[in-house]
Amino acid sequence: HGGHPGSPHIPRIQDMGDTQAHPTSPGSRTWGTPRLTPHPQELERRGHPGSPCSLSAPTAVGKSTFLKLLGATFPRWHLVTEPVAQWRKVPAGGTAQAPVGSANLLQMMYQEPARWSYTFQTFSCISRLKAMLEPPDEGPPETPPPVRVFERSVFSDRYVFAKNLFEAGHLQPLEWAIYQDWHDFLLRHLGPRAALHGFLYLQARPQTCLERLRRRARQEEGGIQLGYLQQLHAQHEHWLVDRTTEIHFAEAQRAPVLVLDVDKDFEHDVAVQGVLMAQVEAFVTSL
Ligand code: DCM
Ligand code: MG
Repeated sequence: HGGHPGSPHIPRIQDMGDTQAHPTSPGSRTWGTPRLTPHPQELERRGHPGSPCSLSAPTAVGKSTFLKLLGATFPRWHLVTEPVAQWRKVPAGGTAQAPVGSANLLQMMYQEPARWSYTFQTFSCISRLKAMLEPPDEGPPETPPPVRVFERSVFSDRYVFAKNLFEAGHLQPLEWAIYQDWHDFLLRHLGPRAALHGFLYLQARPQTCLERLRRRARQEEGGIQLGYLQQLHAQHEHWLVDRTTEIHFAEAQRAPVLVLDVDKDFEHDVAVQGVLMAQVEAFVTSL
């Protein structure tokens, strides 16, 4: 197992799946730099009702920065961030109604993965589902429901993180079987409420992620080595580029993927930002 971590292929921006993003299709245009205060009619036109997407990426690629950019460029879109703060402070001790303390489950997983990976993956996936099922704020009447973009999804939880922990031996076969059993059950019963119409994949070299990880210096992640980021990179590539990961949900298996090259320092380069935002807009419009 393990794939080919760190294969030094050059990331490219490309479209995957059966729905192509057409940068020249009606309803999209070429952007130089993102306009931060677009015309109201333009805002109206952008995005389709009910086209939920998720932003998939290994850790420390720059997802949060990218989400902020999306928020500034498409102010009407509804962006749902990952509830990572909850994972770092899980109410614990006492009773469920009156907890007396808290636990940093993210830290526990990284320190003792064989002990805490299953617990972490259960809690993080359920907390994400809760956030995902939260009804979006209603806009003014007669306006179409906004485009929704989720920071990661129950699919990255299962087909990147949990799968990788199993392959690394941190989830026991029994734990992995139980995880997949309830994951199947929940998603089948939620049906369209848990469906996503497209995936945005933020692609960068693992070495770049490691540099960004060291720069953001989240205390729990101090022990993460390049090898782990190479594993996450390989899992994303198998799932979203090669499409060799078996996905047990037909819609998600078929959903189009937009691969965005974020290896360059997009945080400080307005021209790169403009290209990325135009790509996302064309893709979402095509869904
Ligand atoms: N994480 C994980 N398993 C998941 C989802 C997230 O181990 N199913 C970890 C990776 C990061 C942190 O949680 O350490 C989330 O931070 P970020 O979104 O910035 O990568
Ligand atoms: Mg983040």
